[in-house]
Amino acid sequence: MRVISPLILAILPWISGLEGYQKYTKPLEVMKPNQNGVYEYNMVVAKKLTMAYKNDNPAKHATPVDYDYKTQTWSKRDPNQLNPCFANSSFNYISDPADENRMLDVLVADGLHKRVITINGDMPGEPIVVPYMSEVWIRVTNAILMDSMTIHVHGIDKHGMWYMDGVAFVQQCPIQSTNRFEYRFIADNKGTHWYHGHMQTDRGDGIAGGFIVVGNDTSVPTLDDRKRIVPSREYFILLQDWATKVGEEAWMQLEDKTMKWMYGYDDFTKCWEPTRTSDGGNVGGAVPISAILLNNKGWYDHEIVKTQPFNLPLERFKIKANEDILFRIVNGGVAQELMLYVDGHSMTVVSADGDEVVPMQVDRLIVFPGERYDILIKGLATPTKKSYRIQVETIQRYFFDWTEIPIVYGFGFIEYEQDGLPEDKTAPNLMHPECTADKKCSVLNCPFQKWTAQPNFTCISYDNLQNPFPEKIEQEILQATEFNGGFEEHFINMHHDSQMDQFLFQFPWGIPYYHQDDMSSISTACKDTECANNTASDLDTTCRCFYNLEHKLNNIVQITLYNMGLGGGMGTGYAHPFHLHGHHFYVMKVGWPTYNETGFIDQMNQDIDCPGPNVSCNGKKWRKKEWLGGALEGMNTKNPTKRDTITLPVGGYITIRFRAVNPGWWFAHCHLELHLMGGTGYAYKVGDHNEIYMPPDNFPKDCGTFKVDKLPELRLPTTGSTVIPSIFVVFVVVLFGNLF
Ligand SMILES: [Cu+2]
Repeated sequence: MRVISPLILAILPWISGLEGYQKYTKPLEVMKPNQNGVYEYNMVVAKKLTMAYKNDNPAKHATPVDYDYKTQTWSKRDPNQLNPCFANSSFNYISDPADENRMLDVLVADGLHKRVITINGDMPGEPIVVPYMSEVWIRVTNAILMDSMTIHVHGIDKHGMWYMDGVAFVQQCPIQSTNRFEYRFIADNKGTHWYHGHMQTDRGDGIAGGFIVVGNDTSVPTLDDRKRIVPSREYFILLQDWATKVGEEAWMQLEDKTMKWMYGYDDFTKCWEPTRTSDGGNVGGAVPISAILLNNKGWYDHEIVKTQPFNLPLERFKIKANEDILFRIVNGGVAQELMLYVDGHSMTVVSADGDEVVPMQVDRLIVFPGERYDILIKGLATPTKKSYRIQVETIQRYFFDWTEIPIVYGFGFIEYEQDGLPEDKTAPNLMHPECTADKKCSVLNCPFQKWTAQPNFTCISYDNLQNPFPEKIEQEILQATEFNGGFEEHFINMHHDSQMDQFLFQFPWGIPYYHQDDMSSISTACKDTECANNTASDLDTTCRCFYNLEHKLNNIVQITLYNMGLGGGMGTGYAHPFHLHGHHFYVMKVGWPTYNETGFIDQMNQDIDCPGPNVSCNGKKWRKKEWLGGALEGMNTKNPTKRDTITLPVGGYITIRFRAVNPGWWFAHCHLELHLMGGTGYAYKVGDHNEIYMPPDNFPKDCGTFKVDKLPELRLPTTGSTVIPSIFVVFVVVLFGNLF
């Protein structure tokens, strides 16, 4: 991104929304601040129909549109109520400016007509790009008919301002339908982040968009001895595993245990089955994929996607020969880790969760929901075709009965701005022909170490990424042990699709900060004794409670998350993308299970004292007692990367460290949407109550319960003799009631 001086910023016109259907993606641009230097952004959150436009003034009809991949033309349906439903009129949006304007209102999503949640009519919302340490003011209006929602800006620590972090019920009351709420904070972390809903299923139904924080220096390192270059264009990519059902229905079918009808109770041709990755871990949960979306564009017909992606209205990024382009990639999806690569181009990973890493060239990249990676692509010197595909695919491998599952694909294209190049319209070979036994392809961030089903892939674990500025890391964090004082060590078992240790996290129904003396009025306390032997595999409500941890302010915190025992083994466990709010942490160590010849998880990592997959392993610690108190062997104390979202493998563990510098009530959870809803999360409090900054006096604090233990008295606001005893009212009502 070009460095834009404040002077130029001041005269840049207001960056208009990334609206609806556009053939080419707009490069990212820094927003313009208001006259006080504040980056203000209005978000109207409302439902909208995909594959339709409404801006046909003055008629204001919603006009459904359809796309014909055979002729690559759009058509609009006749909105006149008196004409037949399916009367089409084709139009060519490229030549007719009015139609082009109408198309700007069209969200493609999976190509079907479906009601989704949008931000200012967009899904995903427009990427917000602001300078580092600038003041951001996001004003949200909830215009959804019935549901409440919140906005969480993921990746920004919001130092001291925990109440601006957006987790419904932990940090704020949900924004009710028709209500407004404003977020105001400092953009205190550089890099690629994102905003999304943090109330139940609102993220998966559409509330998501990029949030990019840029420093003065917008250069990125290259493989050439880390020589820095400034990419001439930057693009944002939001990946989504777009579900066939809205989130609430998926959740209710999970609760009802009617998941096999996930494709619809009335579709007699399809029966849904849970799915697994090639190590035997579970993946996907109860979320059948309609399409893989790349910035809101995908297609529901998987055969057409695989054979004719170039004929579909998918995302296209312009590139020039030899041009350096930075792609800022977020997986904003709900259930699937997705693998991405760019046909014919090598990728250099330069950043993870917004923090720069030592550049690493990889052939394939897997991104879990919540994670971000920046990749640098260099335009070919002599491209031989007009467009090259960006291929995104699921890595699920088996159905629950171990039969092979078809891979689901999504595509975008980089398109050369150069005349005379032929468009390659042959069906792409999706089987990774360039990866061979002699020249294996490297895949960064597999959720397992051994990928037997893809023998020509080599997995690189994310802990191989290195911090490029080790001299800037606070050494005390890396070196601390219990002997230094101010050190805390925690172990958390994150297993099944719903459990943190023996508990299923339950959101409080009021804000804990305002109820420190009466937590029982807004939450269910966790009882160790009752739940110690909880072996429930799913939504057992007996151990559903407000699970929360406390960290002393400024302590160095080491957390080992493990995924073991019941619900953490072959065929029972999920690889969980763990996200910590409020702090970024160093990746100190990743422990993997061992795998058998088939590539299946064989034995859990032996570092944790868990006997095996058939027993409950909550409350376990290091097998080697001498590792306790911060003395874990094998930690990267040299150059660990700083992250806020990383993946915990099935049968393995991750050890992270951070200094608890950010007082407040925070949240940590699995970033798979149904896992978070199922209970894979915990709240955490940093600092004593009197060390936590108070929200503004007018902060809405009154969600919770209203109980009434007697018939209310009829009272008027004036003091004195106007209180009428309610018994008298009853008497009057009874008396006069009988007369009418
Ligand atoms: Cu999970």
